[in-house]
Amino acid sequence: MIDLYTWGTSNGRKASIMLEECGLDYTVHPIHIGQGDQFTPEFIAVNPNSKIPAIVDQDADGGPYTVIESGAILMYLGDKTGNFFPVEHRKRYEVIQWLMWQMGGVGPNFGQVHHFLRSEEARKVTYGVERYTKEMRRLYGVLNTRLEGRDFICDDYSIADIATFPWVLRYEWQEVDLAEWPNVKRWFDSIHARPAVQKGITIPSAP
Ligand SMILES: N[C@@H](CCC(=O)N[C@@H](CS)C(=O)NCC(=O)O)C(=O)O
Repeated sequence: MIDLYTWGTSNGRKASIMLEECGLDYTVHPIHIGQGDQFTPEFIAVNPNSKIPAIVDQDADGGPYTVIESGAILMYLGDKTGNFFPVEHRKRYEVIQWLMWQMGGVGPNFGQVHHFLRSEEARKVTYGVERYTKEMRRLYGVLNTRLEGRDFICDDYSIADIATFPWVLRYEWQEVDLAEWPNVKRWFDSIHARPAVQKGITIPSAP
């Protein structure tokens, strides 16, 4: 059994999609970040950084094991189950590279786009809107080029796709039309149709 501490955000959904894809049993502990649940002593004992997602693997070798950071959670669950994270050296590092691209590029920049576009106050800060929208659009272009002639970001469906998908899922918040990047749109539609993804994006509930 795995304890999942999460909320219905892009980072949270990476973990719930992966748990669903791997068919693992898990207990959801909703952490309502809008109400400050991430700052309670109980949650800080799980993640001293006060961010979701976090997991505690109750069945880990050597006793319960806590993993924070969505990218690390995907790697941990990939290794635990042998799914979506190749073992062969070159394939593994290709997945790691694109996972890091998501963690260091897509997540932080798309997150800022959401911040600036979804608040009337922040929208007035045109410097912020333009800076992060420009970088988001560049990243969409990179993904579109990467997906030319490919079904997935790496050879097979992997934790790189699982990490990136929930950020693209917010395309309406980003005020973009995915048709602008046809390879991204094709990739997005195919992943969105997966039953485990359909389930994973409902956990714990839409914010
Ligand atoms: N690098 C972290 C980022 C996690 C993160 O920013 N989580 C957000 C929700 S998507 C959060 O917990 N925000 C609460 C807060 O900032 O107080 C990860 O990938 O797990």
